[in-house]
Amino acid sequence: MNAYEKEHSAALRKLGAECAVLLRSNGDFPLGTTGEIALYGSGARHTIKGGTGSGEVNSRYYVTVEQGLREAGFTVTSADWLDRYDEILRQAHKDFIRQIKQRAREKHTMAIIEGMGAVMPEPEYRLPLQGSGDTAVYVLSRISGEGSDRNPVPGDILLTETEIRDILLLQERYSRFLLVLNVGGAVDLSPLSAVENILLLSQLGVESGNVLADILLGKSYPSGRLTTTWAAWEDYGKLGQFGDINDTAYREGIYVGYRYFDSVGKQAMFPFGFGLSYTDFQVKTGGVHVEEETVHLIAQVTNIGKRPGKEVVQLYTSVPSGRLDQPYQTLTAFAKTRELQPGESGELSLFFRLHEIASYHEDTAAWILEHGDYVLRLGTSSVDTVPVAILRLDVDVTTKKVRSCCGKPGFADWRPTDQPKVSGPSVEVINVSAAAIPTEAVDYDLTHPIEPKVAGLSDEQLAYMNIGQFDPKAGVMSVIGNAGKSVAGAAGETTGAIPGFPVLVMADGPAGLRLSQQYTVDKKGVRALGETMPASMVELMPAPVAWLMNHAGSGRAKGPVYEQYATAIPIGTAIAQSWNLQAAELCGDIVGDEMERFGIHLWLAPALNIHRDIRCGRNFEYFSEDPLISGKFAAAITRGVQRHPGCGTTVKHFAANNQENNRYNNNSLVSERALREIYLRGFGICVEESRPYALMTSYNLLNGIHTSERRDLLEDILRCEFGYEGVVMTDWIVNGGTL
Ligand code: BMA
Repeated sequence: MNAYEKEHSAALRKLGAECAVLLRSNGDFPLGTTGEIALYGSGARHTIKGGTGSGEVNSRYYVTVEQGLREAGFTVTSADWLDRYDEILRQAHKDFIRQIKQRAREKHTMAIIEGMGAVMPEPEYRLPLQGSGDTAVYVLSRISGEGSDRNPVPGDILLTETEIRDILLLQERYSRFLLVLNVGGAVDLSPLSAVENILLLSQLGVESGNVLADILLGKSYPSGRLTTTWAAWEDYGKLGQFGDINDTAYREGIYVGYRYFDSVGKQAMFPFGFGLSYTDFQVKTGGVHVEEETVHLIAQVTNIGKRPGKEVVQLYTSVPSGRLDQPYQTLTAFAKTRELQPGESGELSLFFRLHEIASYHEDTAAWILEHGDYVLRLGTSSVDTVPVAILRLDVDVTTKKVRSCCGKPGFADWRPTDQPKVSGPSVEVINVSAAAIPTEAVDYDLTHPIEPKVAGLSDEQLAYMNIGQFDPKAGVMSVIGNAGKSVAGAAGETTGAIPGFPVLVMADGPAGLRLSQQYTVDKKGVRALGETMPASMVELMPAPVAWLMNHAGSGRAKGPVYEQYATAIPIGTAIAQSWNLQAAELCGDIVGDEMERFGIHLWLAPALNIHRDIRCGRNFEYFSEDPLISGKFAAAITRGVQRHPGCGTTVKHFAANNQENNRYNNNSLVSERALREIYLRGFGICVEESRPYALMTSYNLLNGIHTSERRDLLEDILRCEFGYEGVVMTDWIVNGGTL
């Protein structure tokens, strides 16, 4: 391994525990010493490092849980179970591929289309659980990917009978038992109320197995918090449509995730912002100060337990309803402590500006703060807070007048029957002066002079500028994920046919750079060696094409063979679960370093679509159900990448791209308020805080028009309101406007 690989892996091993969320703990863990472990579960040996599709990273290696435990010195006493499970999985996979090819034949379509992103549900089976020792670990894994959504069936969102039976048996049979979730998104754990230790490891890239071993041994400790609500499947609000082939009505409006659960008084199994530690903390407010429109809150955090740890302090605000209905509360600011030793205290500052908690009023096309009491609550999850202050505003304030945009969905959004009770607790009341809150004006007549060298391009040159480096002679080889000519395996690059315009090379995906591992250079440029497409796609291709894909890069390399091993970082959801913006910046820095090494200019990431519904197949790439988390983490990762000269991010997929079913032509029907407050807000935060070099529009339509064709979305909002000055690209082969 190269020095940079070792350095990146070591950094990810260290930050991995920041992303893991301890959901239940009875004090039996950490173990402190190695010994016998009876290891079971689909993710023990087949640990998932990240999801499938364009986000799949061809890292040189990745450490499975079984490898991590063995390398840490544990004795795994369930090898027989693991071997027999391998056989069951192999057979189930063969049947799964055969069924896809059969369905494709019946539909007269290509198996790769039929099977794009399809996920094999976990099979049912019965194997004896006979590993010796008094400690058992069960690793439950789920994988999802681009091109298809998840389903509320056993083996996907629901647990299989086998999993429920075996996990409950292990809880009974072993004196210490830990359930580890190697999943990219929520699963319904409601049948497992008896399980006393549950760790959401998530999917942490190359070091997944080592991170778990370190946590088990107490060398590190989980300090993550959920960024999406985990509930029993039947408890999720089914207010809007999901996965519909054509129109998908976002009838739930702004009531997404905890905004829904809190507003209807539903208690989720594991709420937004929740996570335990191996220790305990006490959080006290050190006072709230308002200066102009900036609100500053001090939090004092003390470690009152017996082990080191980090706490995440979260500030929620209840906005008064009036002309507008309002959710019970929204996340307004957050901060994570450094490591606090037992007995040690730390102080955190949380800030926000009043216009950031304004609401969008469609009737007047304005962002407003209505008069009334704004209750600030401080705590360590969305349900574990205490009121700390009331901000009192005596008149309505318009913070920004905008142009109405993006059409109408054709329905009125759902709203709670009765506004949640926001009782004014007996805390300090701070009167806020309306005069201190500026009203921002927007210049919609912005013009950007076209640089002379661009103005002089011919129509044909402009056309090539649009379609990028496409080699008609290369045919099937010039496809997504392999269209790069300058860098083997890169997703694509801009044309090299226009003098004075250097080629911009782009590579996927949010869990690291997706490139070919080895290549050679011949007269036609770089030639990938070895696997050029993920095995999950090649196995669905007709035999001759599969042979071509697997051998296109092989054959004797006439010249030298070059390597470009990229590091698989944690999936987007895991990075956000750290609630640590420095950790996110470090992940961006790692990718930026590798971009410089391999000659990549634009990374096609981060992806910050909202976890609107846990069924979305690409949620693992995205950060949260909350726009503040989404925007802040996209900005942090962008800062990390763009500190590398000539390297930039491409924030995506703009916008309201929240399902995979019929992704090229699905029509998201969204109210302007929900669009602005939930689905666009994260992009606005990211643009304001980090100035990403590029942005990718989404495949879907938004209220009847493809996002790549919406001038109001791309000009009025993105350019004029957000002040975005970077490149706008479409998603790959988008059907803009023609369908
Ligand atoms: C599309 C999308 C994008 C990706 C692009 C290039 O299908 O999946 O997220 O960046 O391909 O591979």
